[in-house]
Amino acid sequence: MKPVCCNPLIIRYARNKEGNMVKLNDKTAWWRKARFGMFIHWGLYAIHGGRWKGRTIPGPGEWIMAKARIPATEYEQLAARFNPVKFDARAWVKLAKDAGMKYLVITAKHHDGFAMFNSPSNNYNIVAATPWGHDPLRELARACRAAGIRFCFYYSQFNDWHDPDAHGNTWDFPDGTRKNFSRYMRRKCLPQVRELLTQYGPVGLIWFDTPGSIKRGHSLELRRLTRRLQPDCLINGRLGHDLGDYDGLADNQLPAVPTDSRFETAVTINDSWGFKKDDRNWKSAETLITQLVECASKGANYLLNVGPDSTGVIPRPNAARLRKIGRWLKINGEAIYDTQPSPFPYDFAWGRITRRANRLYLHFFKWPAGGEFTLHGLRSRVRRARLMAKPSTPIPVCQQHDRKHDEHVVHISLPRRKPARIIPVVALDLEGRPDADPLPQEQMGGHVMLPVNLAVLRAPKGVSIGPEGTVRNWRTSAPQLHWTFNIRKPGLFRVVVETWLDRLRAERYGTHQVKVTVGRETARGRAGRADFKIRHAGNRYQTAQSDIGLVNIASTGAHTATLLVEKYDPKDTARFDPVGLRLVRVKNAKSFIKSMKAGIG
Ligand code: JFZ
Repeated sequence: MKPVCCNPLIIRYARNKEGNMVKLNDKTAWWRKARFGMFIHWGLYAIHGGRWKGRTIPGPGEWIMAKARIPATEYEQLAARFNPVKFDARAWVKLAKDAGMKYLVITAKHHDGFAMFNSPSNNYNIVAATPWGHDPLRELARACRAAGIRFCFYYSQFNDWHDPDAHGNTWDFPDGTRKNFSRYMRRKCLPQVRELLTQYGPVGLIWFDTPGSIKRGHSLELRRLTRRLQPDCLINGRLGHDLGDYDGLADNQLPAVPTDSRFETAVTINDSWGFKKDDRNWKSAETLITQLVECASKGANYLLNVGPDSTGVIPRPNAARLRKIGRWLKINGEAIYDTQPSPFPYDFAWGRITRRANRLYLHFFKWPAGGEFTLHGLRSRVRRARLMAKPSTPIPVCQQHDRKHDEHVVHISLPRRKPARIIPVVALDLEGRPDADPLPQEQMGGHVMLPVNLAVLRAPKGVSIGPEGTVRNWRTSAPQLHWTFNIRKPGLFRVVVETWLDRLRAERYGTHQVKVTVGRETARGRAGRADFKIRHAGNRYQTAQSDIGLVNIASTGAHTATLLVEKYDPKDTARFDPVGLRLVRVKNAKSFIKSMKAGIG
């Protein structure tokens, strides 16, 4: 690699063999290439599997001690029953490998305070306190090394329901004034992190969780200790105080906009991290692959969780899905690992794009009708197209540039029938770097996607567009969003407002009276809760679509759209949270209007 920018005071950049800019000595490089990891939540809570004294306890399985307010002395007794005789480190690692995962993050200590490793500093641990007496982390570290998977661990630094000086346990230790967090740091947290960083060889990253109200000094101590013992070990953002090496979103929240590639989303397959008997809300393998693609197209890593049971087995519904993902990655992995986000700053109705050097990967969530596909706004020349699943069959490509309107279009004649059951991928080889028109274009099917991150926000102080691509603190009718976009020819468009929703808190949202203006045309309607169609087996965070009417766009070229709330629903206790606007061309405008009139008449 040859440095191309070498101000020695700043960071040095170079182009790697694929021609992408990389930071030299960037220790996050392996992790950004990895894109896909295994999260494992395993602890004493697996014995209960979410049930306590005959009742199913709401919330994730690993929270049972807090949710059921189980006294520490009672919870402790679980250790004597923990005997996961079926545990097989190599089988777990093989599953991760078969799934195409490149790193593995296991709960070394969760909020319950029980160490799942040999911890000489504290005997509330799996080796000292269980009849089983093994150190699963030692076996996993070894199996990971043999399989070429980076071994990493999770550590709950702030919550510890077993320690009277740590945060979280208010049922045994209600008197906050008697707590001394520094004492817990010295006695338990720092010694254990030291053990984790010295007993298992190289550690890829530490996944601290969660910062809560930890003091900056305490986060710094953990950071310094980690750097001193293993300088290359990465630290996630939940260490607190912006001291991590990369960021994440809330659990299960996928980025809606391209990130700077230092992002990770941790996701559950059902709704629990730890094993929970009664949670059968499994996402399908296709949903999980869609999420992996979504993350990669935004430059983020996907950390997918499994919750082994108390016998040491990763439940079948988890394993089966992982193997399906692995089969998809065997064919399409090149379109995920070591890729960059899409060069287009908006999503497509048909799917997502990832890229590597001069190649684009088109991931089809929906197969184009009759196989006829068009992509608008790609300025680079396409040399060839091929299906990842059938690389030897050439696919006809035709490219045009309309000089008058400076419009670029690529036509690709794909197989008429969808060639794979789950997300077929088409690779496009370009001449040179991908160059996409940054202005949203009308794409195939007449869709113009206008995500909030491309909007200009006019709003009072405190309202902002978050890095995840949603609007923060929109709680009045004052804010407005403005977009500029391009359309190919005049026509009638349906106006769809897309709002973000947290499935687990859906009842807090309101239904607002909104208005969208394009030129002199206006569409008015209701957006929000009234349109929530919650898919339970889907992600926790979903988008709702509200069709609010029609606008007639009378000329080709650039236009501006404005979204505002005319009447803010006072019953909303969350916030109005648009993620974007979508305009969809009405194909047969005349008969459409006729049928509308008939409907009204
Ligand atoms: C935390 C833990 O409490 C949980 O048990 C699990 O380990 C998970 C991976 O992390 O839960 C969180 C932390 C942060 C958010 C949500 C759940 N968040 O930012 O929305």
